[in-house]
Amino acid sequence: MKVKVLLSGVLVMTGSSLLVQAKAHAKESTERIEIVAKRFEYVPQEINVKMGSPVKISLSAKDVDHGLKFSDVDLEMLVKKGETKEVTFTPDKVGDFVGQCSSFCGAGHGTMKLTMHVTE
Ligand SMILES: [Cu+2]
Repeated sequence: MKVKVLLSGVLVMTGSSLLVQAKAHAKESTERIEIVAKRFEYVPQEINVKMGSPVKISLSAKDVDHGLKFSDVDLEMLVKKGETKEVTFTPDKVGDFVGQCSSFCGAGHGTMKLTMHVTE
């Protein structure tokens, strides 16, 4: 009886550590896209992502505070001068979406755009 209990304990432990490993692996394989925001452009100006695949979006603000907001996609970021922020985002529809700077940064603020292409 005691042996049985011990054995099932080992099985449970092995099962959960396998699960943890699988999760860690999934995290590592998430694609990361780095975007630099500066007056008055994003580098790169276009990104390509796949519908249903999570991506880590990293946004850095070089010179002043900047933002990135999409009106048709649930993604908005605000970054302070000199800082970097990361969000994990999963595109849920196919198309080309235009994101704009959402933190006023000067004369060219209105022209600061980034296009996200979402494919199947
Ligand atoms: Cu701006």
